[in-house]
Amino acid sequence: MPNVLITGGAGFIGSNFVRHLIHHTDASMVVLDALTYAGNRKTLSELPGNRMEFVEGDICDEPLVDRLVSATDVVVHFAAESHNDNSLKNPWPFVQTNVIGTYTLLEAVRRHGKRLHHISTDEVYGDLELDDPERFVEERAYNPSSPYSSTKAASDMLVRAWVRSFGVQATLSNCSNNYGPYQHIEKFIPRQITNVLSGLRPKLYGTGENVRDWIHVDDHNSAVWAIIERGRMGETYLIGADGERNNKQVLEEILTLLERPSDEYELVLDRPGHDLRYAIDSSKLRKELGWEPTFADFSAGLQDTINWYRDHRDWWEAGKQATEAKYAAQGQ
Ligand code: NAD
Ligand code: TDX
Repeated sequence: MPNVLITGGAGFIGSNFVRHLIHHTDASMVVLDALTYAGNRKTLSELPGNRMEFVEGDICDEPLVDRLVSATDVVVHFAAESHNDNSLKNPWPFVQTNVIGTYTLLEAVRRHGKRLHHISTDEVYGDLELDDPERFVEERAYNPSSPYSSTKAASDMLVRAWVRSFGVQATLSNCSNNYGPYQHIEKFIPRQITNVLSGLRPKLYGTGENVRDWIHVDDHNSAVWAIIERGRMGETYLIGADGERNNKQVLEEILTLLERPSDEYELVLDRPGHDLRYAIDSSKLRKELGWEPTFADFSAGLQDTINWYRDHRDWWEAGKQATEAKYAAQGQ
């Protein structure tokens, strides 16, 4: 029965990972999370206490990280500042958490000889033209665009260097855009769902032609666990589920599923430096580890997600006004 230290386990993907391990493994877990604006203790409140211990703290806190890493078998590192728009307003927390925090964890796993799995994003590769026949592969050169993606790229580079220079036992994964329950309402899909549920018009940046490669969060997490169990040490695996769609298509689908006219939204100011398209080739993961996504039908996954937000107003409603005020101040 492994003991797993999960950083950022009160956030969107990390909390779904905790649930995944509760349902599919007998692992015991310690969650380390600073409970920033993006972390929510409520997200983990109904989970069995005998499987998971929660520690409120910062991944940049070296003595705390050292103590927790020394007592674990494997560290799964989700904690990050994760929102591109915020990184354009104030990049500092991104440098601090994504770079210094990852460095702090790396030094601790090095000291104690522990295994690390580092969670990252496809945004480290920059973007693709709409008609480019290529998709991202593991060997592609990094070319990040935003403060968020550049700090994630820096964190990946640190992990790769610690593997090569110090023999740290680590794997990395870079995943495409996730959707599903417990995602912060600042992000595209939950923002639009909760706008409609609040009687507000959804907001599309620019013309909505930007393409994202959507994957259900449970598929991301099953891939992460497959890499932890069977991945080759030092390797990077791209995680994606062939879910390319432009933002306009996704928004129209949300409106249709919510039984609203599909053109009932506003075009707002575009994101500066907005990446045009992401697309993942996940052949390595599929061939080497036999992983396959289970949410083949995007509409069905989206409907489940809509239902979740409809049924869990208590989870998001208190923060809705402040999130929209923040966007309104920047014309979005
Ligand atoms: P999130 O913003 O929902 O959650 C991040 C969590 O990290 C929060 O609970 C927050 O409190 C915690 N945290 C932030 N700073 C911390 C610190 N200094 N110390 C301890 N905890 C801290 O993010 P998410 O969407 O769940 O993303 C998780 C990871 O997955 C990130 O590394 C992100 O880069 C990566 N990722 C996300 C996506 C996506 O679509 N959301 C896609 C690919 C990769
Ligand atoms: O209101 C909106 N309207 C809109 O058109 C918002 C919030 C976003 N958008 C667009 C911008 C993007 O093209 O939707 C797309 C998705 O936006 P986000 O949800 O902010 O995600 P993105 O910037 O693509 O990054 C996400 O995927 C990769 C995560 O936030 C990252 O953490 C992850 O690394």
